[in-house]
Amino acid sequence: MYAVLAGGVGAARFLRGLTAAVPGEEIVAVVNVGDDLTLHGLRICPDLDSITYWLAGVVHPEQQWGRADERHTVADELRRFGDPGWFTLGDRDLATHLHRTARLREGAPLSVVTDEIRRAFGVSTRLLPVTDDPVETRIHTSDGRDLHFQEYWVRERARPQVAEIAFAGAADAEPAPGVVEAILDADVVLVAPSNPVVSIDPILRVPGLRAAVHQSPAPVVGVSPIVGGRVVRGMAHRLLPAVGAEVSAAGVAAYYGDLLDAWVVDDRDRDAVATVEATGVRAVATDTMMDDPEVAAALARTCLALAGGGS
Ligand code: FO1
Repeated sequence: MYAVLAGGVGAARFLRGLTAAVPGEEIVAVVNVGDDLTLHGLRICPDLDSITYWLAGVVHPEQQWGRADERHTVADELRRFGDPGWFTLGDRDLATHLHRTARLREGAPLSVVTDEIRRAFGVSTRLLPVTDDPVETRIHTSDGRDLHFQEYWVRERARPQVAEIAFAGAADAEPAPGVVEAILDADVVLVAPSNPVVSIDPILRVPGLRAAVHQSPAPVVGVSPIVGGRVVRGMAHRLLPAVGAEVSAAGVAAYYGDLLDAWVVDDRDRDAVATVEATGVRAVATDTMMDDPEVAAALARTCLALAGGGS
């Protein structure tokens, strides 16, 4: 069984590769919920939905979030009522939020609703929100604003200088049912090439998570989200400095510290292998650019081989 700590798009592409290497039924993704927001009274879970849509093969191919063959009839009509429209919700995507919100209102926990949704999309990989409790990633900007992650990333396009990143509610959150067990029972724990600061950290900040990863007998293998000193996608290069981490493949490995047993960097960061191995973490360089599903599958196999195969 394989447990994957996962954020959004980078994790979705990695998971698509992993499902080509091992059966989806053997994979549990522990997914960040810090990006989640309520808009128009609907609960929206971008990372859970991106992974669901990717694994179901229905994700919007260019955007890599939201649905393919999408229309925005409802979003257009909402502007009539003054909706600023900076967070685009397509018609098909809205069905997911309507269903999720109705189920949550009936008292179903997010983990139960998430399992219903992924099964409805025919996804065999188990998706677990890291917690059923509210955790919200807040970006405190240098000009004194306290922004929801989506306001910072989508509305402000990650332009504001970041003073601090906070995870509101994390200290009081509990791991969702099955999360700690999945990590303790895993043959391999994988850290997807997600944003270390706003995707992986909000997972590890849930009390008990970091301890579970350390306690697990499974080797922990991560994939660098930084290639050639740059992000593949997103804004990690803007956030890593705010937490004192270097924007490099070796810098992210150092940021994860003693969590890792092994680290996979892109071929372009071959020179980082020695640096990482000097810290006692095994490292390999390979092609990590997962535009091609075959590359994603090969990357997943490399991770499993590095973990010692994992049964
Ligand atoms: N990203 C954008 O850049 N613009 C959007 O309007 C937008 C809407 C959106 C709606 C649903 C959803 O699940 C994701 C959406 N995203 C949008 C992406 C989202 O901001 C990121 O994928 C994650 O939060 C970061 O991984």
